[in-house]
Amino acid sequence: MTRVIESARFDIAAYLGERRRMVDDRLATCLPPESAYPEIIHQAMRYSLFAGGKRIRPILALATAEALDGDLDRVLPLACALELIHTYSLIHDDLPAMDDDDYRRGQPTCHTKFGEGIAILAGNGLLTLAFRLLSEPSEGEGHTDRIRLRVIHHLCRAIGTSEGVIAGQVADLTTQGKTFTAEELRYIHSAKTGALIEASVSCAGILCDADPAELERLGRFGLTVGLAFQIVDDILDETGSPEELGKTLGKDRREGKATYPALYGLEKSRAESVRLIEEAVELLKPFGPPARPLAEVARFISVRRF
Ligand code: GRG
Repeated sequence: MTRVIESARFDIAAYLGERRRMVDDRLATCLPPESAYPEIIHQAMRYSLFAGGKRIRPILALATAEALDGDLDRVLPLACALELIHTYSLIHDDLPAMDDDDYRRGQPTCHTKFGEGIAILAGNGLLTLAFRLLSEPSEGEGHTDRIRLRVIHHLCRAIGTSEGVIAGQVADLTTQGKTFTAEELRYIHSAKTGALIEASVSCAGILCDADPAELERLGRFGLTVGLAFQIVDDILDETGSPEELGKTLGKDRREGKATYPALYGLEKSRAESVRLIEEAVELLKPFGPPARPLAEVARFISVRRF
């Protein structure tokens, strides 16, 4: 496996590109081919998965492995599972019953292309495949079953109904068009987006035998970066370019969503996202130079334009 060599200047674009290719190559082998019966479900799953996402969650998992001097090959199945789960959440988020979006990742959404029924099933299929991958006997070489169970358990909590992604999405849906407090907003963002980002870092930590103190730090790092990620997402919804982001913008404000810019304005939201990333990067200090890529990925999150 290629390792990114330490230098004063860190080429984040090259790093992200290299890691994205690594994840995409592995993902391509995880899914049944489009020709596998029943073809339409595999076409829909591949359509959404390979539409060109940034692969930030898998890349955070791989960078965490680097920070712990772990084996990237051993973390790749987790990295792929994270992207399968994330893509599932996007497909369902875009459905008419949720955010009702026509464009995602620069192309018509899954339900627009394949119909609602197939889109729901494609999401379900990706989620199921993620846990199949994590529990696949051949993927488990080098990890004890106990470690793999810990990872699966952590991930289930992170995407579940109490403080996980589903909880955040429920709060997001039920808050829409209503007034909301700073505490409710932080909860929605930390659960809807922060929890899966936290799990990306923490689960990689578990697989790489991080000790309890390291895991505690990595968990805080992940949650802090996750909150910042959603704040930047809110900001980009108001200021970004539809071409760069590949989706319809401005909907949050039109639909009365609970966002940072709606509560604090753009400037304060920007300042908060930068402050959170600095706080997160500070947490990596004890990991030393091997955590440089992880810190750089976090910094990328606060300046990203897509
Ligand atoms: C249990 C995972 C799960 C889902 C069910 C539908 C749903 C409940 C939750 C939706 C959560 C959601 C879509 C949160 C927004 C997260 C977010 C900021 C998405 C954009 O992520 P990027 O920028 O997108 O990483 P790309 O396309 O680059 O991957």
